[in-house]
Amino acid sequence: MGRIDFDEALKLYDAEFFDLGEKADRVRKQLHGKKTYFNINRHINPTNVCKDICKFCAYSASRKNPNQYTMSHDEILQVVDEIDKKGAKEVHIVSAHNPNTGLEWYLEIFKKIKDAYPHIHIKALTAAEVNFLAKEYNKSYDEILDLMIENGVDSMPGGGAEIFDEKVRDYICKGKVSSDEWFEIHRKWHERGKKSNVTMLFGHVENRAHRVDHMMRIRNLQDETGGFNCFIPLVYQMENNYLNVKEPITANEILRTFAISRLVLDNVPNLKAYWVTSTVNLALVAQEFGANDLDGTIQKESINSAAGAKSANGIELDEFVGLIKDSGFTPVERDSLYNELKVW
Ligand code: V47
Repeated sequence: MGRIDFDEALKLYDAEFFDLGEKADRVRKQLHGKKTYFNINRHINPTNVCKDICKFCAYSASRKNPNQYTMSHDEILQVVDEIDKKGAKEVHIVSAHNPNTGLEWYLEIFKKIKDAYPHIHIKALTAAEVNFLAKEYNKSYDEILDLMIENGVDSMPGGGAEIFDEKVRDYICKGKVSSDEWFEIHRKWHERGKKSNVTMLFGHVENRAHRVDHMMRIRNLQDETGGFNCFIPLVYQMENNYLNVKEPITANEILRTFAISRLVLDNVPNLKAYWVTSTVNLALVAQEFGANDLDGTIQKESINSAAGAKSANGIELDEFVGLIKDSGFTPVERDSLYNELKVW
């Protein structure tokens, strides 16, 4: 089978449901067999004070969420200390775009974590935050990315990608990092020999063509840099935000999107079913529609749970591993760069 082009990818949305699933499953099996990867990680979202207004966001402090907070570095370090004792291998740190804290508040915490816990992988700062910090503090992307590396950031998460189509993007998150800027930042990160992820927020006002366009743009950069570890389709959560979406996306459409992304993104090794936004049950089914990664135990999460996801307190490791096994797959604990650590 040759490379799938835009029209073929769009057509796949009308394919027979289980045929499509099987096609994606075949690719998944070639790449990963029955292994499902996860890591023991903790999300930390240190502030919800945000300069930008994204219509889909329920996390940032606003009329719908008047409870502003900004964590101190000591509070963040205390969390890292707790999770280190519980065996976490990664902290995933993303925040809102807070204009009141100063650049040092954003960067110094990485150094403090790295100095005290050199074995913990720091996945931090989305391209949207890099863009915000560069503009706010009059720095180039190169300078911010170098500062991240100097201060101990190991890889970049895939947030802030949303939908790359400019019209949809303008409607859902006007003023935030543009699609071209998002790719420029990740390109520069990859050129430094570093890895990152890429997300897609779907199930709101976008259509199938926008999703396929999103995947094609990712595939193009990946052809050049090979720097993306993982694609993560994020299912839009409907509560407490300003995007007026009446009907949730169906499970059928979610699974089709997983399968098509597995087939289109032939150069991205991993497809993550982020159980936080897909629900655990659907993430388990997505394992048969191309997904080979279920993120991790998370322990605490604030961005998606603010919009209705049932992820505020993460999931217990034993339960997580049991669910993967019961669904017929092999749970493999990985590190943040997909080196295998333990078959559970
Ligand atoms: O960019 C915001 C999304 C993202 C909503 O790289 C929403 O491994 C659904 O990027 N409904 C942040 N989603 C989370 C993220 C992420 C998550 C897990 C793993 C990785 C990784 C990255 O959350 C934002 C935005 O697209 N988001 N609001 C909402 N209402």
